[in-house]
Amino acid sequence: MLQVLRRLGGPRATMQDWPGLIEAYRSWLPVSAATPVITLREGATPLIPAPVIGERVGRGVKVFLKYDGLNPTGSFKDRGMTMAISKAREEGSEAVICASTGNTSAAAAAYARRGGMRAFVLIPDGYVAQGKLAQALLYGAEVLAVKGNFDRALAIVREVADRYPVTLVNSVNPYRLQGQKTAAFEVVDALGDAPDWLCIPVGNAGNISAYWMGFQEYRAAGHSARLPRMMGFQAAGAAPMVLGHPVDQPDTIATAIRIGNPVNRDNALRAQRESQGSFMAVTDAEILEAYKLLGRGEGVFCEPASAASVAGLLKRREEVPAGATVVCVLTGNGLKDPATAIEHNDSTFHTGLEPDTDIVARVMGF
Ligand code: AN7
Repeated sequence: MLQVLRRLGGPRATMQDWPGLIEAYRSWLPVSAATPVITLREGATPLIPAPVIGERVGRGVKVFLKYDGLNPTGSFKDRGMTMAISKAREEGSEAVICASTGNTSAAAAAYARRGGMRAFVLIPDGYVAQGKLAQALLYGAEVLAVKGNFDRALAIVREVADRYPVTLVNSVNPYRLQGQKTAAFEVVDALGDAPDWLCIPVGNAGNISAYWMGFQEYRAAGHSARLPRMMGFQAAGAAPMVLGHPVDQPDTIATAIRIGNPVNRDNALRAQRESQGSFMAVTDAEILEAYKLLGRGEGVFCEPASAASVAGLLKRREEVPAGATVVCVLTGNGLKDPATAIEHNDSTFHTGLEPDTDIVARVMGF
């Protein structure tokens, strides 16, 4: 990222000068001088070494975490939303709409308000993690909770956007994937080449499609020598890409990827085919194991859906070539979903202690 920045800002530029991903990758994106750039300085997220997970995989495999939970609203959705909202503004739109399992709604709300637009968000009633709902409300979205799952909500917002003057900012909006592809650029910029494997959670299948686009474009321009295998992981109760057909009643603890009918199915299948990648399901138990390992083992707090990438890598560890480089995408911040962390952890939590030094010391085991 610093190289990118210094190309733009000269040799003295520091990360403090990071302008957001549209300015950083302007020549790769469908923007012009007429595009009002609506940014919260998203992107430039860290690629964190994960030695404990690497050890579990074994055979000298190097594992990195692309921690996109450090974006301004806490998920990778900011990458797509800075583009979608800037283009909506350019086109004179005054309102945007999306369906969301939570993160898209938070990002849409933040960027739309920053761009002076109304944000309507439809969420599946009762299935959005608390932090995400808090964000959408605080950023000033108009939140509509519908009695139905994400897929139903998406069908409704598509019809609403067809009939009324509101811009759809789900990942059927092509600008979303354009913004999201910059994460692949950053991975290559950080590693000096593409990884051997890219492990990624899959819900509506937009992000895996965007990464593949980014890796291909960067290689075509000579920025990398190779392409990764795209390894997509879905929750077992919401695994249409694995089963090969939509799932009517998707169900998983990873509510972000509780999606039964992915709109980017065809793009994701192409990514899989062209990269010799694959889709696989991981159970909620495997997701929670990976989630806890990331926290306790690596000091990295992601949301459950994001941990599917690591759960998948661990499940397929024997297939990773010795010495390979693997990037697991951590799509969202753990703080999005505090309830799951409080319910599922292996820590000790002593409550109701008298405020007494000896008592505290005894509980500590001294
Ligand atoms: C943390 O916010 O679909 O396969 O409405 O929040 O590109 O859909 C979120 C998806 C992975 C899956 N990890 O990405 C929404 C929504 C997290 C997510 C995904 C989502 P896609």
